[in-house]
Amino acid sequence: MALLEILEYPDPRLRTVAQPVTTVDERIRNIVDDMFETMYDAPGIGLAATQVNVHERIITIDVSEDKSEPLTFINPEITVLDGEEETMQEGCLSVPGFYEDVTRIEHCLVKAIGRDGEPFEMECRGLLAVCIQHEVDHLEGKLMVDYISPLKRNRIKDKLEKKHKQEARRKGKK
Ligand code: QAP
Ligand code: CO
Repeated sequence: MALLEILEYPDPRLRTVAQPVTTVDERIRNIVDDMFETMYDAPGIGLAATQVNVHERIITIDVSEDKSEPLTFINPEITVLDGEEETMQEGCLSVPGFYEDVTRIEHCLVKAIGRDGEPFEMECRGLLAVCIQHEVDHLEGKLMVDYISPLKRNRIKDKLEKKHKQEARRKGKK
């Protein structure tokens, strides 16, 4: 297992549309395991393969309090999206340090393939429903910051670019 590097906004690679997985084999299971390790280490509740520069349709989620409910979604499809609108403060491992209000639908039905290669369907509500929509967005190259005002988005972009320059300078000095 390995910790993977998480791409940060405004990295253009986060805009890549991910390709469907054709077979759930050892290679895919390895990516899934590394994604869980990276997500739990962060710590985060959801991660899309796009965020670790793997452009295949894979999502890991665990919204439990004690990291006891790992969920793997391969080739996820949201088949039903209904229910009330809900505004939640969302974070994103690719937009570290920023939390913004995003309005989404709080109930959905998701079809996907599990880590075991078996197709399944899951009904999702609340935080899980919001998280799955956030992660499926990543697979389409879409980010949480796309839902906020251009002014806020630019402010976040400037701050993260500054941080990345500082990190690059620090690395160069070592
Ligand atoms: C997506 O996000 C999500 O800024 C998952 O410094 C989040 O796990 C969907 C994280 C909230 C719905 C609601 C963010 C960790 C983790 C940060 C995450 C940070 C450290 C974000
Ligand atoms: Co995210």
